[in-house]
Amino acid sequence: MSLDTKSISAIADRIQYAQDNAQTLNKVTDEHPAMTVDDSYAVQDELCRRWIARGDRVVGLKAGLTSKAKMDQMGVNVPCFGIQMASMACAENSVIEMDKLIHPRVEAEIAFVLKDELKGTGLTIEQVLAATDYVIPALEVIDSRYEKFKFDLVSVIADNSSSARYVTGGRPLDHHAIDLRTTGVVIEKNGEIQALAASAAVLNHPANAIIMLVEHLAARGQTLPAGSFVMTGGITEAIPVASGDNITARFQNMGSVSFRFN
Ligand code: OOG
Ligand code: MG
Repeated sequence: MSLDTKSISAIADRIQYAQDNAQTLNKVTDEHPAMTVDDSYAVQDELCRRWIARGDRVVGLKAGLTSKAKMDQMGVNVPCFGIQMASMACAENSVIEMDKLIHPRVEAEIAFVLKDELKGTGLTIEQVLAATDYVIPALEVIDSRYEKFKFDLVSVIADNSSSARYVTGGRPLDHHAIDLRTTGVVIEKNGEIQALAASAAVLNHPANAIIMLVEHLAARGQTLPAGSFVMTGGITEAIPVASGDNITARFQNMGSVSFRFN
């Protein structure tokens, strides 16, 4: 850590304001060039304390920048993690309000719900799957609070890794029911295909995103609790959206997830 509690709190103030008011801000590293990734996770923790204080609840965590398509699109080649709150959840087929967002983009992801706690380093895919209650198709709406969606790793993490909304849908499935490595996904906007790929695009297997997340938590003296909802990262590049757009992601053998923007 390079920053004291007072600076972390001041950064959280600016980010919280930008998130709550759908306004952009300058990159946190413009003001604090020496800021580290650890400082940014401390900002996430401070944001989370504030969200809980106003009645929100932690549902789980997400991994981002876990596919080459996402890393290339954002120009950052290291995964980032973020906190998923109950208030960010939207129902399948619902209408997401555009005026609460700045410049949203959508991502198709495989989400896991755990039945057992995961902790430590060197976990295997088999251990992650054994701790998994079910997997479910998801769409994430990311909305960077930085101008033109441009950031560095430290800045994006301080902004809770661009988290804004998420929608789950399709069928919750036992992981044995599908091959989580070769599951195809297609994202459609207004009925037209925008992007497609297979789930192995995420670190060869989306469970690897959970292994990395658990290692990140272990380094901070934390674990991934039983019951956690975990998004494993966009399988394709993120798709920019506008008012009135209808979004559907179709996951092979898992069903589809849809919503629209008003
Ligand atoms: C950072 C968040 C990336 C994902 O699934 O890759 C992310 C960003 O691209 O704004 O959520
Ligand atoms: Mg994502």
